[in-house]
Amino acid sequence: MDAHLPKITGEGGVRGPDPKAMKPYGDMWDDGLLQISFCLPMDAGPEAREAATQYLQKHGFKKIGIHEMGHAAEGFSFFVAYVQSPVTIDVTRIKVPKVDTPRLDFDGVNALLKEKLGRKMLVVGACTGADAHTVGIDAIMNMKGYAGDYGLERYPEIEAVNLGAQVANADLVKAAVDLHADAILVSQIITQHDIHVENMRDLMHEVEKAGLKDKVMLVAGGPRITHRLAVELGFDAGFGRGAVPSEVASYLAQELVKRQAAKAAEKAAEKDKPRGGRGSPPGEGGKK
Ligand code: B12
Repeated sequence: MDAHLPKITGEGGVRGPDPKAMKPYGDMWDDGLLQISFCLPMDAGPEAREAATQYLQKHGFKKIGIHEMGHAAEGFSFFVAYVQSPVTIDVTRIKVPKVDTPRLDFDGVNALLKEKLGRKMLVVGACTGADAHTVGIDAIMNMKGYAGDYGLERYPEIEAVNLGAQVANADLVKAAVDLHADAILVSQIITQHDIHVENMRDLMHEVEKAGLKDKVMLVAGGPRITHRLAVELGFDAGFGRGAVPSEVASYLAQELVKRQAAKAAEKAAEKDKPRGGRGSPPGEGGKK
């Protein structure tokens, strides 16, 4: 657990949260206050307010206050409630899988690729399936980048091919084969009914069908994508909300250089292996 925990000095001395039994902070330590919003499929009114209160009680919440009730649509009400939760969390036991390569900046990525790869790294990306959201993949790949961070197209040592949105998974994989890509980047924004999971599985299927598994780096991104989900689905890495191009470039460059070095070492070991037949040590071959 590497998150920074606050320490506040007050009348009672220095206080901070108990990392083994942490509670939400509303307006004082350990008050356990939560803000919850939800819809009920019934018209707003006294019955809906009571239904919302009883529903929250059933979760074990205390001090329930329905602070806002509104009309959401015909037959639907919308609520904002404040509640107190008795539940605590031990944050010392939390382990989150993360992309853990050290972070290189724009110049660092280019220098590494130039020195160790000796050619451009080729990356092909798209937002696939029915998903039409181009902004996420553009943020990572397009020249102008995102949040003041240049996109992959801007890197002199990266050849970035952005196929856009609503691309069939099979077409993205075909492009990767045709271009001899080092990496496939896929963006998934729509997550209703877990359509992103289904689509990522389909992409993985296409990758395996094309014999690319373990030959290209597979990276997924989107506001609801986590590294954990991506890895569970067989991808190499996942990037979520707020990702910037340089963290993706940094990961890809270091991972590719690592893979190339491993391949070269494997080849060298293969070459040095003693062979039977014509290559056997003197004296072994002609004995009869
Ligand atoms: C703009 C927008 C649209 C535009 C898209 C225009 C375009 N050319 O992209 C239009 C109007 C077309 C649209 C349509 C729809 N949309 Co829309 N849209 C949005 C909106 C407002 C902004 C998305 C955006 O541009 N974000 C900015 C970018 C920079 O952020 P990002 O996508 O998260 O990308 C970052 C990271 O996630 C990551 N990342 C993303 N991709 C990748 C890929 C890789 C490889 C990596 C490494 C990183 C990475 O890096 C990026 C930079 O940090 C969001 C709400 C919101 N505020 O997010 C809804 C939203 C995404 N849309 C939504 C919906 C439901 C729809 C529609 C289904 C609506 C409808 N009923 O028609 C349609 C779907 C159309 C389709 N077939 O896909 C929902 C999705 C709900 C869900 N979870 O499934 C959202 C969340 C709105 C909502 N709250 O309901 N939409």
